[in-house]
Amino acid sequence: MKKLIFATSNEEKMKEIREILADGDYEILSMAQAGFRVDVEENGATFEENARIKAQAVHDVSHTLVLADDSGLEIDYLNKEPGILSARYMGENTSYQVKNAKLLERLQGIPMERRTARFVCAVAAVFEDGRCVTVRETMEGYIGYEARGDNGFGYDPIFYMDPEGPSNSQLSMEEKNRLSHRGKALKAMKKELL
Ligand code: ITT
Repeated sequence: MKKLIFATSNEEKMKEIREILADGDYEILSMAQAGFRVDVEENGATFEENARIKAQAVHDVSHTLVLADDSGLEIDYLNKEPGILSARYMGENTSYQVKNAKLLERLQGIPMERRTARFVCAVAAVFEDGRCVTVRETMEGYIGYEARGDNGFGYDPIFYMDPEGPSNSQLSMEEKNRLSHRGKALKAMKKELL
């Protein structure tokens, strides 16, 4: 079985990635499993650039097939904040309970039709020969009036595909992966790997 390294240090992402890519022909290694610890400065201007920067940095030391995910939440009313700065919003070490509460506060009094948002996921692959491809997918939805649910991670408790339906944190991992930005982007990437 062929191996690929997935260049993320986000354990929650990694769980989803493993499940989404489980039916492929690849053995998926985290950076730790592959024995690499690479600190990357995500200084790109887009999700695609940052995904490529992460994958390239690990490829430069491993010379193997490396994938990376750069993702985030765009809230239209907040001019697409937090966007590519989603992980760094209010500081990297601030809990998501606090970050989510802040975003709900910033949307206080805003009606549902103006609370549109999307998760974006760019996945980059750098192949053994140095060739790079990126794909991008989104999950469209709304920022609800309150946080709900315990599954998932990050901004999932405040994101609702359907304002009347469950939040992302109320979906099982299987349901989320079927609908999500990451699920769709990795599915598109599987085709690129063939
Ligand atoms: P790596 O760079 O090591 O992969 P990271 O957490 O720093 O890990 P990103 O730079 O791509 O990853 O930041 C993505 C942030 O966007 C993530 O930390 C979450 O806050 C948010 N996010 C992305 N996908 C999400 C999802 O499926 N559900 C909830 N929040 C998500």
